[in-house]
Order: sequence, then C-alpha cells, then structure tokens
Amino acid sequence: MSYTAATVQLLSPEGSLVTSDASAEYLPYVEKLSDEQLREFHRQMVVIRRFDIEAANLQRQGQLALWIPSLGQEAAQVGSGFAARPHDHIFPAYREHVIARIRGVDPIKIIEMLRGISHGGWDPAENNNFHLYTLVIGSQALHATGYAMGIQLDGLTATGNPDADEAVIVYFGDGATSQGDVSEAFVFAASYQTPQVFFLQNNHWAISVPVSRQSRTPLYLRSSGFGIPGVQIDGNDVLASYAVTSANLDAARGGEGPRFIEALTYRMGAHTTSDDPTKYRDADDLDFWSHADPITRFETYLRSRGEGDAFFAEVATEGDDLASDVRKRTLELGSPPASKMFEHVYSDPHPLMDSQRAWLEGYEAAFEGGEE
Ligand SMILES: Cc1ncc(C[n+]2csc(CCOP(=O)(O)OP(=O)(O)O)c2C)c(N)n1
Ligand SMILES: [Mg+2]
Repeated sequence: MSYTAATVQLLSPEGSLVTSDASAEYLPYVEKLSDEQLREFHRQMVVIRRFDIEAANLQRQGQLALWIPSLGQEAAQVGSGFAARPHDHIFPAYREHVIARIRGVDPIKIIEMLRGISHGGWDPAENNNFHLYTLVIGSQALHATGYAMGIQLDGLTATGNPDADEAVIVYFGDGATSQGDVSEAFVFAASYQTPQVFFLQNNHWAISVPVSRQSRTPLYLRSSGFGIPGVQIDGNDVLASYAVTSANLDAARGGEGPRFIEALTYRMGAHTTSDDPTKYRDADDLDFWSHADPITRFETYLRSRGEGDAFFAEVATEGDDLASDVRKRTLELGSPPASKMFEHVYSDPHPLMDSQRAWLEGYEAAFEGGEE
C-alpha cells in the first residue's frame, strides 16, 4: 500500500511545493512559517535520526535492553509535533522520540527506560504535557479521549479565545487500529465531540504483520464510520504533517469535535532491536520508501530556498554532539541492584516477593569472593 489519489501532499518527493485542489486548503499554514521555523523542522529531523542510530548502536553494545527506532518517520512526527501548541496534551505510543525532544523531554529519559532502570520515564506536568510512552498497544487512545473529555468538561475548549483553547493529540500505529481500545476511543470521541486529533502513523507494519492484513480499506476511511472526519496525508512530507495537523487541531480546539489523520510513512528499520525484518520484508518496498526519505526531500526544498552548506553542516554536528552526549551519559548510568525488580510488584509487602528477594540475595552472595 502506498500513496493514493486522496493523499494530501504539500512537498513532492522531488522537494518542490505541490499546488493542487487538495493542497490549497493547507498551504496557508505553510506560508506563515518563518525561515527559522523551517530550519527548525529540518534540525529536529536530522538530530533525532542521529540519536536514533546511536541508541540502536548502544543496544547492540549491550547498554540497552531494547531500542525502538523511528527512522523514516521523522517528518510525520516533527510536523505534527510542532502543530501542537504548548498547552495541548500529547499522548504518544513509544516511537515518538522527536516529539518528546520538542516538548523538552531529555532523551536520556527514554534511554533510561529502555535500559530498564526507570519505570515510567518522566512527569508529563514537567515536560510540557508530553504524556508517558505506552507499550500496551492502543490503550493511549482511551487515555487521550478521557483526557479530552476532561478538557471539555473544564470548559477549556471553544472558549471564544482561540489562543487559549486546548486540545489533545494521540499517536498510534496501523496495528493499533485493530485493537478494541482504539475503536472504543473513536466511539467516545464521536459521542462526546471531544477536542482531539487521532494521529495514525501508518508505517505499514505491526512487527511482521503488514497493514494489508489489518484493513481491507485505507485506514483513513475507517473513522468516518464512527462519525469522525478522516484525512490521509503523505507522512514523509513534514509540511503536510504540520499543516494538516494544525488545521485539524484548530478545528478540535474550536469545538468542532474529533479528527483523524492517517500519515502514510514507512518503518525503515526493524520493529525493535529484537526483530529481524529481512525475514518478512520485501526489498522492493524498502527501495520505494527509501526514495521517499523525509529528510532528503526537505533538504532539497530548503536548498531551493537558498539555504547553504553551512546550515546543513551545523545540523550534522549538532546530531553528532547529541549522540556523543547520550553515549557518555548512558555509560555513566550504571545498573540498579537486581533486588529493585521486586519493588512495586505489590503496593504492600508481600511474602512471596520477600522470599524471592531473599533467594536472589543468597544466590548473588554465592559468587562473592569466588574470583581468583
Ligand atoms: C495489547 C498489546 N498486544 C500486543 C502487543 C505486542 N506488540 C508490541 S508492538 C506491536 C505492533 C504494533 O504495531 P503498530 O500499532 O503498527 O505500531 P508500530 O510498532 O508499527 O509503530 C505488538 C503487536 C502489545 N505491546 N500490546
Ligand atoms: Mg505500524
């Protein structure tokens, strides 16, 4: 599955602006962007890709239990991430590393979680309303809808002052659309006309299950059956992601109810470092999507606007600096005592946990002093 006649695209794979009936509605959002904002889109995409590669390397070197790459999905995330205003609430899945960064989450917090030394990651209240990663597929759609219902009950939407209105955006994947939680969230969102945008990153795979198995129709059509308008965008086009998400969040904040965006993109890497996509993926698909790379496309666009080598070199250095900083701080993290795994299993002391902790302590003690 790839682009359809309905796919909204503002920047062609060749890196030039698209003028069409479909793009006309959204281009005004792009026209308002300053050169600095455009540069920032590029900066974030490049820097997070470099971080992503470093984190995957750290996993291979035994420093992380797991890494979840977002390589290839940078445009879908950066565009929509910048469309959200600081007071909007963002409910991610687990791959939205760059949106976390945009909202001020220190990337080491994501590393700590995937090293297995922190349980949750960060406090959303201290990180610009960027909520916790959710690994239970699709459940965040319900969390987001519940939160959006709360915003509505608090009278924080359609206040008459568009700058003050709040909304929610929730991210999930193509596989998540098959979960009951996502359908239930659609039902509640439509019934209560919640101020929220459902943002689907269709990266074409749910681990090894292709999206063609998840849905017989393009996914953007699904939400209309629930009474939620849906739109499909080229998710590798950062301008389309920004403009369409901005328009839909404006509608949600203004009291027009929920919206659904399907961003067509591609997971260029493995599902996680525990996966081997060569076992199930077709090389032709990878070839098609590597020609639609979001970063190359945007670089061509910026160069056509006069951006020079100095800027691109500066951004590359920034990526390298972040990567080495994250590497250094990861190596300094150490490991928690093994006994920590028994904490928080039950809220009160529990005899089974006590006996297992005692057994582990005895087992570990058996190795002490054993080395000659
Ligand atoms: C409720 C639940 N069922 C199964 C899993 C195992 N699982 C982890 S990721 C994943 C695939 C999700 O695919 P998708 O929603 O497309 O997101 P992507 O990883 O492609 O971004 C599955 C089935 C899980 N984490 N939670
Ligand atoms: Mg997927």
